[in-house]
Amino acid sequence: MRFTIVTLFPEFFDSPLEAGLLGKAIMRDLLSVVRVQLRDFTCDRHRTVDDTPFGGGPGMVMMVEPLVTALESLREERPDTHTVLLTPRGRRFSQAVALEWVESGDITLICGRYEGIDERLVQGGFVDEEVSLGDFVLNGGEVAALAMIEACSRLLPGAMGNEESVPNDSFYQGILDHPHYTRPREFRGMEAPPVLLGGNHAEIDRWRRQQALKLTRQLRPDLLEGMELSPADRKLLES
Ligand code: 6GU
Repeated sequence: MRFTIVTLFPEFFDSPLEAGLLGKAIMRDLLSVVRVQLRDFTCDRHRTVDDTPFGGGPGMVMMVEPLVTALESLREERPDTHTVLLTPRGRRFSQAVALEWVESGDITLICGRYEGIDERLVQGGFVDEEVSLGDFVLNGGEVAALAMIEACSRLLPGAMGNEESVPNDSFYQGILDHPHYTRPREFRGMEAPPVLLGGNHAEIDRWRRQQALKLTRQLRPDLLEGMELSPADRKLLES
């Protein structure tokens, strides 16, 4: 899978792209992340990427021209890349979006900065979609880009230490992960559930599925609302 990040701060990504499993996925060529400095696509001596807003008001607006020049240059190399503008007003990122992107295989992420971006970037059809990390405002898209890249990297075959852990991840099947326990068996009067120590794997699977469903109902009932539970799951939740 390949990501191209268009940003004013390519160095922001230096250490996160080297660390941990994400760094390993890149080293093993399962994932490539190319950073593009937006200023390289300016034509003036000062490498200007922003200007004051028409109509007045505080802050600066990112100019459309350097962005379009960058995107058109990237499109020449990769005509099929899926181009995403990172902005708090976009479609909410989720595990489902991560799966879509992994499937598509080639994603360009544009990191907005400053107070906003000239609307003509979207109006002119230069981006395929707008995506947000959630309902809060960041200084720019860089932190969001990193979160999204990491979420996608976990879904790449061979990128995780333990492949089986991914299908159990929270949200993978639309519900939360089951609770986990390890040594000690008893901690300050709290026992680990005996079923986990009994060695009956069918029983353990059933218990985990039940706990995952119960936790989801308790902590994130909204996730269950749009879901068609199997008769077996419904029975587990009721018991
Ligand atoms: Cl993608 N960008 C910015 N600037 N703020 C955000 C965001 C993105 N997602 C949530 N807040």
